[in-house]
Amino acid sequence: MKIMRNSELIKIFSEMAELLEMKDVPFKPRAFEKAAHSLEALEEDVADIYKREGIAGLEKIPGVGRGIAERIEEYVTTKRIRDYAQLKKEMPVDISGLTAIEGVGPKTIRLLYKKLKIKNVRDLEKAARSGKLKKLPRFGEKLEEKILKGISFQKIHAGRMSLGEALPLSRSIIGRLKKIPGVSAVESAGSLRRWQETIGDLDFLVIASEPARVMSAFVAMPDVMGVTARGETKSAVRLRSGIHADLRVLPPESFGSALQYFTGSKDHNVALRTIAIAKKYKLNEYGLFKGNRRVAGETEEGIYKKLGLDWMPPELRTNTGEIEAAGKHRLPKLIDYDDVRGDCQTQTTWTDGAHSIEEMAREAKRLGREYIAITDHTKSLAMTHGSDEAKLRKQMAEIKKLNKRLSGIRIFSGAEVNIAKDGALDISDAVLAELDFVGASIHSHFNLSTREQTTRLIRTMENPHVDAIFHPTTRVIQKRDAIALDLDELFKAAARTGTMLEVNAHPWRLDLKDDLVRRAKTFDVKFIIDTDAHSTAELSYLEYGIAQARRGWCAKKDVINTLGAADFSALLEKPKAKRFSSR
Ligand code: DGT
Ligand code: CA
Ligand code: CA
Ligand code: ZN
Repeated sequence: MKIMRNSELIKIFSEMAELLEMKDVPFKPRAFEKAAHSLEALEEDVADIYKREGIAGLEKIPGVGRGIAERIEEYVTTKRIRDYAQLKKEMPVDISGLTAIEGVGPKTIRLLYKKLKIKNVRDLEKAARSGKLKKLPRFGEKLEEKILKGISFQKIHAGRMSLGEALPLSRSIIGRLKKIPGVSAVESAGSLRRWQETIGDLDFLVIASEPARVMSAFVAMPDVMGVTARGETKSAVRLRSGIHADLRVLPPESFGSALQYFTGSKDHNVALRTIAIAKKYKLNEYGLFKGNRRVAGETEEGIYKKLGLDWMPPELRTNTGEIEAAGKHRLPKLIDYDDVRGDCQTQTTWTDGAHSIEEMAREAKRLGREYIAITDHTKSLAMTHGSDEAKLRKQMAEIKKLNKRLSGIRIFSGAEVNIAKDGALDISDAVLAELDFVGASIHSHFNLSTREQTTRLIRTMENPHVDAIFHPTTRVIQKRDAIALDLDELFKAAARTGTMLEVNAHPWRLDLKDDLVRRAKTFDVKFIIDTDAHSTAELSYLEYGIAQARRGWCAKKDVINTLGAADFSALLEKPKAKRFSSR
């Protein structure tokens, strides 16, 4: 469970970072951002730490200095932070709502408030529609259009929660439900069980000897804002985060069929029911029936088996060929959640990350990884203080020292090299050749034509030192569309040059996404799955990327960082074009 008080402080500190950024205050925004990041990773309530050890205890939290500790103390003891209240008074705007719109950052928010008194997305839309935005300094027609597009993008996706928020929430609710006496099984079904990238609502299924007890406990959870339905075996609630959750209590003999039914997808279920009917069965959430006799229902396996199908992982249930494959006993053997052994994209305090190389490496080790590549940004991404050649060499020396000192984790030197408009890189080939692992990625010029964008990435892939393209389509879920690309041509070039494509596991990105992974695979493209972590907490994101690869029908052999550290390193020693040819 994300601890309540911590999550309130995370929000306050991130907002303070943005508010101070708007006022051009130097250094301080970074300190608040860092504090917010480290509270995210904290597993204990700050109030408990404060009660036990006072302000000195707070200062022991990584990323929390004296100033931040004092503000935490103030919040714990008075429920408010005075300088936050003051900042909000000067700038009473909905920061998280506005920054969620693509193209709107802290500086823009300040300008919008100063010039047009814009406080929220609704004000912003009105101003854009009436043509007031384009008259502002540095704005113009194009930015106004971009903002309107961003707002409509938001509306289309409104009401759905990112998997990255929904999964921890679901897990904490499952933990709570399991503790209720008489409960013997709890599962999360629906889109969450299929690891879909956004979630409409949560669906819980429970076996319990006393359903009434489960109902009262469910509607009384501290996260519950409102109860929309309450019955003997079924309830629905609205949670604080805005998402709805359904819960059903089932008898054991129907648990498998309910799990199957409520996992979906709807398209998968419709196809399955057609098969059932053809075989003279009736299939619903209570079981598989021949006449009035239940022939299966206790387990999912039982249902699929009676229909002549192999059981299939929920990630595959989209009715895009999995049912046919299951009927021919030709389902792919998917990569497992514990198959990935190293994380190949991480950022540190050397650029825009919140933690040092050593902190990141230690956390990666704690999570069971065998290796981690440090891939800080490069110089043309100026706002991250990106590395130039000299800084990269200095970092390589530091990594060498750390590798001698640390055991049980190997650190590879690397970079996330920024790709210019024409596909060129901002680091010399000589230095790229010295790095263990080089990723390259696009962070600008998102609006080029398909032709230009495809040529741009292929030129980058032709560089013999570029091992992988990071977040290849640069989409941001619910925020920014993928760039225009001739994907087939891109995938062909990736396979030909031996350039790996990343499945970025960050729940904002998930890039390449499931269906593109599946298509790339037909061209024999090889993948790596990375977290793109900018803090130790984000190193745990790997599972989201693995889920995406599974939804793209990937086997272990398709994903190169399933190799151990020695094999991975040996592979990188080979010339790119020869790495995968014998496979
Ligand atoms: P969501 O909540 O929008 O992210 O997506 P789901 O897939 O979780 O959808 P939800 O919560 O409406 O329903 C859960 C599952 O129940 C769904 O995946 C399939 C099943 N289901 C719901 N409605 C129908 C239906 O009308 N027909 C069939 N065959 N299955 C349904
Ligand atoms: Ca659902
Ligand atoms: Ca539902
Ligand atoms: Zn990055």
